[in-house]
Amino acid sequence: MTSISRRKVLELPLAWAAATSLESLPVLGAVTQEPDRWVKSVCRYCGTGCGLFIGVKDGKVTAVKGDARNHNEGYLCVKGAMLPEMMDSPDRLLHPLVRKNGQLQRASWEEAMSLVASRFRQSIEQHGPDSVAFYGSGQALTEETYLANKLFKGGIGTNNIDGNPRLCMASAAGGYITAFGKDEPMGCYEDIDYANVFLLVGSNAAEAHPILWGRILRRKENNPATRIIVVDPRRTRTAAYADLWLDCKPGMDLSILNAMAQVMVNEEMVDERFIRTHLQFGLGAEANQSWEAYKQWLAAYTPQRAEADSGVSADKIIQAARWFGEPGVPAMSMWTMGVNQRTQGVWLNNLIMNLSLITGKIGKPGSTPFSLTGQPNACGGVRDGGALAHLLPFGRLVANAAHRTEVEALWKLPAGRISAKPGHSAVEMFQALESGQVKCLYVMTTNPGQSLPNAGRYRKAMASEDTFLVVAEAFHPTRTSELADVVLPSALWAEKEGIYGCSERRYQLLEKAIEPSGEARPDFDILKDLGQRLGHGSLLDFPTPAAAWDEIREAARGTAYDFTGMTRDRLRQASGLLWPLPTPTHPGTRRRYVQGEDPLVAADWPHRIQFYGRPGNKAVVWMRDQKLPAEMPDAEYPLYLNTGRILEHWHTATMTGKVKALAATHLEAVAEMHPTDVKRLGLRNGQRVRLRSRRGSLVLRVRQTENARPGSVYAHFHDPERLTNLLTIDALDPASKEPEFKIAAITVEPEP
Ligand SMILES: Nc1nc2c(c(=O)[nH]1)N[C@H]1C(S)=C(S)[C@@H](COP(=O)(O)OP(=O)(O)OC[C@H]3O[C@@H](n4cnc5c(=O)[nH]c(N)nc54)[C@H](O)[C@@H]3O)O[C@H]1N2
Ligand SMILES: Nc1nc2c(c(=O)[nH]1)N[C@H]1C(S)=C(S)[C@@H](COP(=O)(O)OP(=O)(O)OC[C@H]3O[C@@H](n4cnc5c(=O)[nH]c(N)nc54)[C@H](O)[C@@H]3O)O[C@H]1N2
Ligand code: SF4
Ligand SMILES: [Mo]
Repeated sequence: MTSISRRKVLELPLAWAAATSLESLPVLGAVTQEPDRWVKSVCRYCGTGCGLFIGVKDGKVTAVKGDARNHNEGYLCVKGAMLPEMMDSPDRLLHPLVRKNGQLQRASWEEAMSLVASRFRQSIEQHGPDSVAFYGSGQALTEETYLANKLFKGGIGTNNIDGNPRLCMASAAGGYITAFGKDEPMGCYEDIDYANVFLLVGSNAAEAHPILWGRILRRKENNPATRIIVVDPRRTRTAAYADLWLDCKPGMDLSILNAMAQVMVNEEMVDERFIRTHLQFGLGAEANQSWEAYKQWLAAYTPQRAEADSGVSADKIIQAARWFGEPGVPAMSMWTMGVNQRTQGVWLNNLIMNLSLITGKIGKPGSTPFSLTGQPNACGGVRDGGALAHLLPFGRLVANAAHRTEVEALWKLPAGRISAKPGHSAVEMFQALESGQVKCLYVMTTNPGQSLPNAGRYRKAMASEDTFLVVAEAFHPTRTSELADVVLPSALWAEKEGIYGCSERRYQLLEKAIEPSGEARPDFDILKDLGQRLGHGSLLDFPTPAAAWDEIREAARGTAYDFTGMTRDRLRQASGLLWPLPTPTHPGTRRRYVQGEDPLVAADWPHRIQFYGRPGNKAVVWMRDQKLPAEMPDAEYPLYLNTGRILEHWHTATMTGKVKALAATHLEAVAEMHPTDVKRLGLRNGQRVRLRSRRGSLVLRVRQTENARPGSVYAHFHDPERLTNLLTIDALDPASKEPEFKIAAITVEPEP
């Protein structure tokens, strides 16, 4: 890489430079060779969804540059800026592989696909449609996900289709649906430019959403009164820059959020009129409680109780409540996996949203609850495609007969074709593979052999001779493709076209820039081929992804996620469009549920806001008690294990690991430990230690750092050589079925 513009880096606002290390400075792009043409696209990585242009020369991607017209104003972080280098990696899979005599060997497409089709057909005939399954991704294009769902639910007749969003945003979806009746945030990125208070819970945005974090810092720079509050057990790069850091005990932040609500009630920061007009109160599964009952319930959560639970001083909790609750001051909450990947994930989502609801700080510029979406199309493909075990397109439910009928009509299927039985959610799908209920599994755009919790257990199930595993991948080997019976080479990012939806309901078109490498094919074409071979070709009879998009828009019509007016042509022109967007002339919606902005609010609705997703147009404040995590440290496993991300790498590093400069930066997983623990255990910095949990063990080097939490070890899960997920627990949130990746109990011993 020759020219990340040094001058541009130096022109950046000082606050950005102060807050982030040099590695995380936004850059404008990278050029290896001056391109012949620029193609409009979106970054392949995080849910920030930065717009960019792909530079092409001689059929190769030789450059990227940020799209100055898009929300990212031309900036990209290091990962986005270095995208070109992954395209040509020697590990790109250029032809199909089939396992013969225990070895994966080169095969033709015909041989590979006819094997996949015959194994699936056989299983369906002998054991029924529920003996096969599909495991997808919030990184697949919307059209691909839609096709997979249509094939499995509408064609094969099984609801065994789920994906990695279950490891990621499922708890946030559960939070939105229980509070508002509909999934997805109501705010937008522009709210950052108006907020005076940011409450980040379980989000390390400085590393996981760097360009949005840059926007937060710019807001603070322009408006020094801005306060940033961070709730995280670890002193992250985000926490390091906070005005107030609530360093909670792992898993004990429900008490903090309840105590903040109590302070807001006691100090009369709540908006009684808003509460009477727009809110209901709920306990358990029913929204049948009163405001008075809520206040009584809240009385148990004093700041002192929260201090006892969480270890965060009552003073800090009161301060956080006063900042967030101060009447008239715009306040925005943001949260990610420290909240969602918890056995109380949905409940935590409820408690965060409660703060915006009781203060009426919602639906106004700078005031909104706003979950940060992880994957580039988690806020799009999976919900629109309906590709989770309990879902049909656009929030429709498998368990709802009227919804099944609607989708059967749309797909021109005979009545009763779609099974009424929800399928297996992600982790349960791999348990069904283990027990033999599921015999054939198709994995696309995800790497579960590395990313599932308690991975040792599920790797065994995938490797078993009794299961048939198909992996569609752009690279080989990965920690999943190594276990497969068939590996299909997929076209990657710039090699195909389709839609991604990022955190703010912004949908963007990724244009095809170059031809697929080797014999690779777009997943869209591979799925069509599979459908045809299984006798469902007519269902997937779309000549192009654009044709599938037309049907997807039709499926959206009349739902709360309506973007019927988002034609391909408009998306080709625009730097993304925000739904709801029901007609071809509608400009898109920055703030949902808001009169005058959201076209789905009734024209004669007499109030500023209409929560039309819920009966009576009222959102729900839920009473949710603090519980303990599924596994707590004890005498045998005395330390917490916390896992997550770092700036330079993407998940299982199949992509970022192919970029030299990134591969050279922190790819090795290390055990980050506080000096007091290192000393107490008689260890030293850099020493090899064995981490052991009830599920597995792993050798890492110690990295001693003041930023670690005493009593807790942090390790990222990017390193394919050292699988952190051998240690993590597969306990699930009962409501969202999302695993508790963030909390497990381990022991650490010196490794000879
Ligand atoms: N660089 C980079 N960026 C990414 C990704 C990537 O792989 N690399 N992946 C994308 C995806 S898919 C996702 S889902 C997002 C995730 O984005 P984030 O959720 O921001 O990232 P994580 O590091 O998983 O976890 C966030 C924080 O949760 C904290 N945490 C752990 N336990 C608790 C707890 O009990 N309470 C609280 N309040 N916090 C806790 C951790 O200490 C950690 O700092 O990032 C997206 N962006
Ligand atoms: N311990 C721990 N584990 C975690 C988490 C955590 O915080 N801690 N976070 C969880 C979360 S939030 C997430 S989202 C998951 C992510 O986990 P995964 O989804 O398993 O991780 P990725 O590396 O993103 O896997 C995507 C795969 O798709 C391949 N690929 C890229 N483009 C294409 C394409 O166009 N077609 C096809 N067929 N393949 C393609 C890539 O090479 C890569 O191998 O990890 C989860 N696991
Ligand atoms: S912030 Fe996310 S979307 Fe933007 S360039 Fe970085 S990885 Fe890509
Ligand atoms: Mo994620």
